[in-house]
Amino acid sequence: PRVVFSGIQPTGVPHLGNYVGALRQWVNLQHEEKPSTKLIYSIVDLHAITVPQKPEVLKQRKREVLAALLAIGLDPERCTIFYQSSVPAHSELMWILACTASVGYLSRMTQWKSKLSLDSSSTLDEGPVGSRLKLGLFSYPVLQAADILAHRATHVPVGHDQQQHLEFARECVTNFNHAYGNHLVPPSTITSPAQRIMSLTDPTSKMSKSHKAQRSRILITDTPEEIRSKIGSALTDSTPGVSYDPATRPGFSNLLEIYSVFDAEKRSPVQLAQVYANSSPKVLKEAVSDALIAGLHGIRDRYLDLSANESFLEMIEKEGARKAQESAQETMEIVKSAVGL
Ligand code: AQP
Repeated sequence: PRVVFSGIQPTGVPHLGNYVGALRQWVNLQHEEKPSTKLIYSIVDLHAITVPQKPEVLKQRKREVLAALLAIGLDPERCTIFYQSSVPAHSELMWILACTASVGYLSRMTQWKSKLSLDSSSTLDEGPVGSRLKLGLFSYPVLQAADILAHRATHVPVGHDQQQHLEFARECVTNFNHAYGNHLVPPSTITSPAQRIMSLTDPTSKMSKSHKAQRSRILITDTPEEIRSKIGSALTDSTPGVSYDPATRPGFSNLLEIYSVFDAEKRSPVQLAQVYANSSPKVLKEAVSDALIAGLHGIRDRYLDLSANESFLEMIEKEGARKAQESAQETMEIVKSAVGL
């Protein structure tokens, strides 16, 4: 049986990048996959705490992301939507996998290495500075592997930045199965052709929930006015005319890509660049805003309705936790028995 698993961190209301790069596919899979395919989507709160979070804010954001997932059209009847921490199997399996996972492999992960170099004075050695990098962050990919393997996911839709972590999950399967017998299922990828949406204020870095500048991202719950204003002030360049070239004109290229995703006529960024070749930035930005506002239409209203309906969200949480616990139970029984626990 096909099982699809994917996750999003509750680090804020999803933005356009999350939507285009991941969440839209989650919704589409509900129609594209056969009814027999299990679709499992997790709000990965345990991953979120690998960097400092304020407890009250985290609680709030979990709810926001849940409401946002429902608002974009995920159907709790068709898929399992749950908070990672409501299914203890994820942490439990992580520990078991950690006992056969290689530290060397983990330390070669590019995401870890980039965090390590950002924190340039730190080393893996314990010390007043080195200890700023936490074990949880280092072992993040093991938890991610546990997420996938607990549900025996066969397909994991992820972007290019996550390829390496998926490779690591397969490595975890190999290590575990080598030690204890063939019990875990290696996942394959669904690499979506998904674009990376870039920041509106710094188009050479990706749009991100945790970036300080509010204007760097469009939230899927923004009002039409907010969308117009943020797109209107997006950083471009001073070369006359519009053209598509991500390397030399990242600002314009990002706007053209956003436009293309939501264009009713499904034109490519290059085609759109031809149409607007002699237009001013203002004219292009107006057209991008129109397409985006139409494309996100309805999400905000549904989000506000859902957010006001606490008892409904609570019911969805409980039901999601129940279904996800049931889904992970079989694997945990097999794994624990294989290990002798
Ligand atoms: N800019 C982006 N363009 C395309 N896809 C993106 N994703 C994130 N940013 C972009 C995809 O969204 C999914 C959920 O992401 P996540 O919440 O698990 O973590 P992230 O990738 O770290 O996203 P953010 O928004 O940058 O969050 P913070 O700031 O908290 O780290 C993933 O599939 C991701 O690829």
